[in-house]
Amino acid sequence: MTGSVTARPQPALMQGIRVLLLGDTHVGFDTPRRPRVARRRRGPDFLAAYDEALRPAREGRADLVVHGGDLLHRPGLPATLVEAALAPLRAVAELGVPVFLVPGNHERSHIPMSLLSVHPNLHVFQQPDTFAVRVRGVRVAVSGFPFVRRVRGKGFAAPLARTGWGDQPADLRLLCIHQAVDGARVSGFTFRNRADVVAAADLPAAFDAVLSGHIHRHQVLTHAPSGRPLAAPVFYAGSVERTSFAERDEVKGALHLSLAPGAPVRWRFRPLETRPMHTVSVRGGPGSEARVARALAGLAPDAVVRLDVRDGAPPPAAALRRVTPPTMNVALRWRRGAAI
Ligand SMILES: [Mn+2]
Repeated sequence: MTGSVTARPQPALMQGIRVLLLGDTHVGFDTPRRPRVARRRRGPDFLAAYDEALRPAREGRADLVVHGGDLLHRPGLPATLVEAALAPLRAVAELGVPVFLVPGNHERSHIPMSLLSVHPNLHVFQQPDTFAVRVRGVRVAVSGFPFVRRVRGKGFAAPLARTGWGDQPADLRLLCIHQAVDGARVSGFTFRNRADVVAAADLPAAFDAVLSGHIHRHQVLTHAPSGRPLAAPVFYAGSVERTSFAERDEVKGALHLSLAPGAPVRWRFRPLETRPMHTVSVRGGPGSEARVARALAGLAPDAVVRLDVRDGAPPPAAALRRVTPPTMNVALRWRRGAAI
């Protein structure tokens, strides 16, 4: 904590600091520059969810914000869209709240910053680094490194050492990454023992918490798959919106953590409203247009739908558009001759 002993507890330290973790905002998802067909796009959903995730920080309810990476859906986005992606973080930084951003795999481990987005309170881990900030009287050292593909063993130890985390005196230490860690789960799969997964045993005890993006399903890891406790808890806020149908049953949101030196980390997951997502199976061939229309009529008007067509051809694109409510997103999946 500190070198001094006080007769009464220090209120700021007792309260702890409030950290808001969000990530995988994937700005640029379904955002074509020149759309060939006029239909509802999902891009605005991602921007809206991202904006809502940050609202508590804009309202003064966070002392520090971490974006765990995949700010952008893909490299090479137009500069205006990159600006739009960075603007919400910059707005929080302008309020005096330190903001940290980890470049993820979707932006190829590098955020294309323009001079417009630069702000002294917006810290981007373009390379391994440690930033020392003081919030509510607490010295916080925030270390991190951009996404690396082969992160097991030396692949983790090397960038971690390059952050220089031990050079800063601190009351609290955070490690910000964009990586899978042994035991992280997505729908139907658990990451472990792979070259692109951080080994549980490699997590250093010097950190109070590891804050990460990359895994789109919200979760908190406190134990390795072996059952051994992790040296530091690993927090995944998950993505703010669903980037695939595999995520259709996941609740999306952001994580609010409370950290005080020498005390266990407390956290609360704040869910975000998302559009309903469904997969629907319909028989193709003659009459399929009416069957699709009936299936879609039974869903919420703003649903995001994957339509699996089996045993016959799907309706032609024009017919499909005719029966799709303009407020829905429908993705067609059809394999000729295959029952799905
Ligand atoms: Mn992602």
